[in-house]
Amino acid sequence: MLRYVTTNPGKVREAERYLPDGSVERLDFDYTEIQADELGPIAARGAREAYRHAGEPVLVDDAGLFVEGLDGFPGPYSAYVEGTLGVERVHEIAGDLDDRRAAFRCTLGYCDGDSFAASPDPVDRGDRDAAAAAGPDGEDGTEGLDDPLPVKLFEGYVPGRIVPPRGDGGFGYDPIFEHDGETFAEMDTDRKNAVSHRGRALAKFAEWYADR
Ligand code: ITT
Ligand code: NA
Repeated sequence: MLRYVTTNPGKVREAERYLPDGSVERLDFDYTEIQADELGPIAARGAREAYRHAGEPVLVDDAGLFVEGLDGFPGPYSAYVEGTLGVERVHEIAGDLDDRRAAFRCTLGYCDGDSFAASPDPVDRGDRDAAAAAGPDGEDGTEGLDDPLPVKLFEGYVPGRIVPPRGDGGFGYDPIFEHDGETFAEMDTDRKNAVSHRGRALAKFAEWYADR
């Protein structure tokens, strides 16, 4: 059984559409999120920790909102900033900027304890695992640079811009993120999945997983 590891039910709702019925179950486990300026090392460390915890194949999902005019902030700190400032205040801060472009990014990390051949497809960025494995060494108290557990990463990205909140679907920053004239909170799950960072990463994962 594959475990989709997240404390966020909104992510699960979206992921379900990509993962074969009955082959995946949510695991509500809060893995350690190391401090890093990219999502890859966070997802790689998280996948290893979750695999060791679960003893079963795991998929972790690390995501964030990157605002251009704030040099990518809140990025990997998006969950912390949502919990402290809140989505409305992120919109207010971005509202003072000339450049309101932003992007959502999602990195999925898969670990099943086995090694697997690197995908020939460079688009899924699985080739970056070695770099991802090399996150900050040791200081977080978990395994260091030489952790042998292989992790495969899948990345998704969607451009948009920060707008005043609209819509009541989705979760998190969705009401203030507009893509193609609609906020993500105005889209239903299928429509958001068709264009979103998570949908793109999940599509890559599902394709690789089906014929691995
Ligand atoms: P897990 O780590 O347990 O999966 P989380 O909600 O803490 O759940 P992240 O660490 O990946 O997730 O933090 C991502 C932050 O970005 C968090 O504030 C989310 O609400 C937000 N976020 C992630 N994906 C999003 C999406 O598709 N739409 C809107 N906000 C999103
Ligand atoms: Na989290």
